[in-house]
Amino acid sequence: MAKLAASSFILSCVVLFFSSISAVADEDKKVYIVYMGSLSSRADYTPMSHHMSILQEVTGESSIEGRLVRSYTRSFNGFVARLTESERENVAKMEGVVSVFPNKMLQLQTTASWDFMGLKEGKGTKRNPSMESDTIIGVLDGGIWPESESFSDKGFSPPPKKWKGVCSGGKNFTCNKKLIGARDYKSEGTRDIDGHGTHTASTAAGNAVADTSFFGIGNGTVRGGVPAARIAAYKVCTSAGCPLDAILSGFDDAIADGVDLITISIGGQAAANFEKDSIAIGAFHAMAKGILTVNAAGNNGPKARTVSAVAPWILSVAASTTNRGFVTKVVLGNGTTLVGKSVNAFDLKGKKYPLVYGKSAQNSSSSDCQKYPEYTGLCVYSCINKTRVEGKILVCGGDGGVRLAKSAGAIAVIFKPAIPEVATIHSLPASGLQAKDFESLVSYIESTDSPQATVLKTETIFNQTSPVIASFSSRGPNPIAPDIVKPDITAPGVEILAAYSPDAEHDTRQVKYSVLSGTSMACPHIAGVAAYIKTFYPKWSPSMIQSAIMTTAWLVNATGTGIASTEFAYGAGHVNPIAALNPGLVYELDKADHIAFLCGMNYTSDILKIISGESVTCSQKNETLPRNLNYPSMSAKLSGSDKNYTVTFNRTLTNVGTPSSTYKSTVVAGHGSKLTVEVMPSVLTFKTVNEKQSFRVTVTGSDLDPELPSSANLIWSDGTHNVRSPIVIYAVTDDSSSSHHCHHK
Ligand SMILES: *[C@@H]1O[C@H](CO)[C@@H](O)[C@H](O)[C@H]1NC(C)=O
Ligand SMILES: *[C@@H]1O[C@H](CO)[C@@H](O)[C@H](O)[C@H]1NC(C)=O
Ligand SMILES: *[C@@H]1O[C@H](CO)[C@@H](O)[C@H](O)[C@H]1NC(C)=O
Ligand SMILES: *[C@@H]1O[C@H](CO)[C@@H](O)[C@H](O)[C@H]1NC(C)=O
Ligand SMILES: *[C@@H]1O[C@H](CO)[C@@H](O)[C@H](O)[C@H]1NC(C)=O
Ligand SMILES: *[C@@H]1O[C@H](CO)[C@@H](O)[C@H](O)[C@H]1NC(C)=O
Ligand SMILES: *[C@@H]1O[C@H](CO)[C@@H](O)[C@H](O)[C@H]1NC(C)=O
Ligand SMILES: *[C@@H]1O[C@H](CO)[C@@H](O)[C@H](O)[C@H]1NC(C)=O
Ligand SMILES: *[C@@H]1O[C@H](CO)[C@@H](O)[C@H](O)[C@H]1NC(C)=O
Ligand SMILES: *[C@@H]1O[C@H](CO)[C@@H](O)[C@H](O)[C@H]1NC(C)=O
Ligand SMILES: CC(=O)N[C@H]1CO[C@H](CO)[C@@H](O)[C@@H]1O
Repeated sequence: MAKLAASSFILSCVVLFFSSISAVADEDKKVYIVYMGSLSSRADYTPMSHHMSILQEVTGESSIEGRLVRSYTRSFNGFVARLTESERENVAKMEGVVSVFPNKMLQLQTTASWDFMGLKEGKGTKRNPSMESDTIIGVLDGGIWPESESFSDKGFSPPPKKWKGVCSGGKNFTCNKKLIGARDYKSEGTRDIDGHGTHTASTAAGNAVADTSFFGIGNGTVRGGVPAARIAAYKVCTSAGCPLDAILSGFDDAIADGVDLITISIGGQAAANFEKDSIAIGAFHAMAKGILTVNAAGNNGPKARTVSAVAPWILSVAASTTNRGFVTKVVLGNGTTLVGKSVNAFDLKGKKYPLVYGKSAQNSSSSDCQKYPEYTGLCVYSCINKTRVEGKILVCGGDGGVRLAKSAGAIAVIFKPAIPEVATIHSLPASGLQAKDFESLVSYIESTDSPQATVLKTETIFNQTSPVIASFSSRGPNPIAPDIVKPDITAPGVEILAAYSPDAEHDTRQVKYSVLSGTSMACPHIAGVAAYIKTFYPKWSPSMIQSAIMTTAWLVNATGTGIASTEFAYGAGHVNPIAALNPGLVYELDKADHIAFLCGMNYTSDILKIISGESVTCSQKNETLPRNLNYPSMSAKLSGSDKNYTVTFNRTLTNVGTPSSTYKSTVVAGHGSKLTVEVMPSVLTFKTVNEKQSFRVTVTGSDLDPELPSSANLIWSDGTHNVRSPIVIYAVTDDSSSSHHCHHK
């Protein structure tokens, strides 16, 4: 399962334009975000004065006092300003302006993630209740807790007629009109004893449950993306893992049972070739039956080529933060406060306790400690002398010490986590500090005779920079199909509160709702959005839904270095559920297109049969290049030996918006060395709905940086819809970083 397990590296990826400004607008003015794409590299360019001159021009005022709220000048170009409606229209037409959109008021409410994504609870959100009630989400996971209020069937009608599944969840497992189906594949019953499956199912389609929290933390109304939809739980994982055979059985059943959509927060350590990837195979069949599969990208980031959900017929989801974050302060004896991370509901009532650093609590009879001196500060088991830790706050240089602290009788633990940006739950008061703060804690301990501190209860903040792509979120490029960008999209996957299994072993506390992080948590958010779209467009194919989600995503700018901070971290960007309802145009794909793609990848007919389940003969003459698959993003991996290169992409758009419409193409630069993008034709005119129009994109450039892909965005706009596709060109890079994981070649 792809719940976050302690691992890895540090990276910071900061977003674009979703900031937390909540300035009050003048009566006739509103706060807008004016996005201007990437910064000009011209030496004489000063973004701030450019922003001011734009404002002066549109307002006709020489003093723009009170108008400019802030400028984005460091990582990308844009600004935030108070504008009237007509000023907004004029600013949108100005040269250099990519888009103008209203700022959002962030709500101090839980399930912060759906609010954050703009899918608000209640009247504000358009719903299609009867279709939503007919929508069935198949959750392939570790089971479900059927008694959770998130799955209560109060107010539900009987299951939709199309439902052909069963409730065979084992002993003491009852389905209802909300949780309509249950199966398991290891004769253990479908009850979730781990919490993961309950969490993901409730995020996708759980009921709205008021007054929910983790001991007061994150309190508010918890809900899924489509609270009126039905859930069918397929328990394909046990405590030992998720066997491929069980996964395939889950697909096999779910498709036949009549689910509308599959969410599967499961993945391997590395991507496997399609024919060995049971999720890819199961999902191929689902796709052929009109069922979209949404899959977690994996938690092996931020290294390149760690993404495990790689097939183009799967929607692959990265994880990012929301505006809501949990912080846990540490107050030192000298009065200094350090802001750490954790989900800490324990209350030390401000009392200070002696601090003991793992290094100075050594157990003299431990040979490991002497052998591995680097362990001593990390609080490795045998290195710790319990007598010196009891009743104190243990300070550890790594994650491992946290469990140990409890058994060694510590009051609390302060540690340096491998992933410092994610708050996790522990069985005693705990706070994880960033490296810099950890160092200052250690220096305080070393410079003081009787160092003391206390760990406060967790506070919730609603103003953190977001979305930031989580460091653990797996990155592309795609190791199997190098010309298909994966992951496809990012969604909230950090510090998500959702339903839980009371039997799961956090510690001795039993909880019905808990906070988890991982691409596992991001995946059901996208499944919820996909189901939401399907309630309005029940006939849309998986590729249409996928395209709608991808082409309407918020642009994300990731800071940081190399591949980990590019489209290979977040795909098309951050999901925008409301915009996804009205994409204007979509890139459509069907089974034949996917088969042509596989032929283009030179799969043999034997392998094609494994994947597609039918005999396929690829025509010798079939010249379908993988990159000509009609995918909502465009990418090509080049050898890197050509200084100058030219790459073409063939695409076809289907009009799902206004019958008579004209779309113009624009191209906005992204990362890396410059791409010159030519679009032929550059204007597409549609006369009817469902009409298709083809175009060809020719990308030329030179000097690809092997460390950093070159990217751009192609935007088709009719003035209302902006249909955006990332274009990513990259060179062969060193594969060695992940080769020890790769079993696929
Ligand atoms: C059924 O499971 C629930 C939840 O674990 C438990 O509370 C209840 O006692 C069980 N009932 C029986 C008859 O085993
Ligand atoms: C959560 O609890 C805090 C403290 O009791 C309260 O101020 C806040 O209004 C609550 N938030 C919600 C959304 O219920
Ligand atoms: C543990 O610490 C106590 C108190 O400082 C000390 O007396 C004892 O010798 C230590 N034991 C070991 C095994 O290090
Ligand atoms: C020291 O380590 C040994 C070996 O792991 C262990 O048996 C002993 O209990 C420890 N002593 C203390 C005081 O923690
Ligand atoms: C407390 O100690 C830390 C670490 O030595 C130091 O950085 C900080 O300035 C001190 N705070 C005060 C108020 O003296
Ligand atoms: C975020 O909000 C908290 C209190 O809600 C405040 O203390 C903090 O300064 C704010 N941070 C920023 C960056 O605005
Ligand atoms: C498939 O084989 C052809 C002919 O050998 C070759 O030109 C092409 O590059 C191969 N395609 C891929 C994706 O390996
Ligand atoms: C060849 O490619 C086209 C798409 O360009 C596809 O429609 C056709 O089915 C492919 N033929 C074979 C035999 O795979
Ligand atoms: C590459 O392109 C540049 C400008 O587009 C041109 O000046 C140069 O001669 C080209 N180099 C090669 C090797 O074709
Ligand atoms: C791509 O489009 C061009 C121009 O429309 C066309 O000539 C070419 O045959 C297309 N290629 C493929 C593989 O479909
Ligand atoms: C598209 C975009 O705005 N890219 C920027 C993201 O941030 C990096 C690092 O600050 C810039 O170099 C990019 O230009």
